[in-house]
Amino acid sequence: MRDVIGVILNAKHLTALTGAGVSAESGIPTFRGKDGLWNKYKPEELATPQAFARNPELVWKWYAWRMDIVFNAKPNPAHYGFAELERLRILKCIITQNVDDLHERAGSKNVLHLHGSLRKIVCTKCDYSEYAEKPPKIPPLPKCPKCNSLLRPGVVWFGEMLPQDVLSKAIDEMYKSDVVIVAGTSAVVQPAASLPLIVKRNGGVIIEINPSETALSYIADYRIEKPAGVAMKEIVGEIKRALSLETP
Ligand code: BV8
Ligand code: ZN
Repeated sequence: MRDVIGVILNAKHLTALTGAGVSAESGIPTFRGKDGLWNKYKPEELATPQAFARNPELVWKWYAWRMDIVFNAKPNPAHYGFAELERLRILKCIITQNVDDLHERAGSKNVLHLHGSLRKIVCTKCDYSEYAEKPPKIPPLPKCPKCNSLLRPGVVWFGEMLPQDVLSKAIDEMYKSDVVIVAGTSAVVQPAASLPLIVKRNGGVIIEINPSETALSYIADYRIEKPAGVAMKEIVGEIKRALSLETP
């Protein structure tokens, strides 16, 4: 852990790529774990435009259920740890695959959502979009107040392009990073999982926080095999000691 602290303190541009694992300690099921969201269904059954076209009510019910879990969940020490590193001006940007807003609710300001957000509901036809305070009641299927077309969750489904502006900002951040913390992701979903390779190719350092092995473990310079909440609490504590700030 000591050399990880040194790497983080000496980083010129530190960023983080996070996945469902950082929200696991908030009680939000991950995708591919034993309690995974996909266990009952397979991704292609639900998180795809085809599934939505075929059975919008089933897909909307699944998202309304997930929105309920996420909107009632609380950020955990992993989210607070990243927010604290940003407040200490050590962490420059969080690139998240997650569609929950727990990083923001923990105080993180600079967050890029590669796969969209459950807080967004958008129109399938026009540019209308709204902020979801609470999950919609399904049925009835939610309709656009501007053009009366079907509304959909503001997330990126499999087979859909990532929002170009967000993806190019994320790639930019990776080119600027000399250190990237990859936390709570199985690094299976592309193109998100390939982003840390940019840092590696530029001679940067990858710190992986994950209790298990992932598709990126083989190129991680450091692996902290602990839950992100535990690891981030330790890291922030060590950083503050090193900066000889009093841990409140
Ligand atoms: C695209 C939003 C171009 C929706 C999501 C074959 C090969 C390569 C790629 C492909 C392929 N076939 C298809 C593709 C492309 C596909 C893809 O990558 N498929 C994968 C499954 C192989 N990608 C796409 O379709 C992307 N678009 O490529 O566009 C294009 C266009 C047209 C045609 C082709 C290509 C779009 C991908 C976006 C999909 N949307 N989410 C929703 O949420 O409903 S992805 C979804 O998975 C979430 O965003 C999630 O974040 C993401 C990744 O999962 P993880 O976050 O890693 O979560 P997971 O459960 O897997 O892992 C949790 C980890 O946490 C584990 O490692 C566990 O050990 C760890 N953990 C557990 N507890 C803790 C912990 N860690 C720390 N602390 C803990 N306490
Ligand atoms: Zn519309």
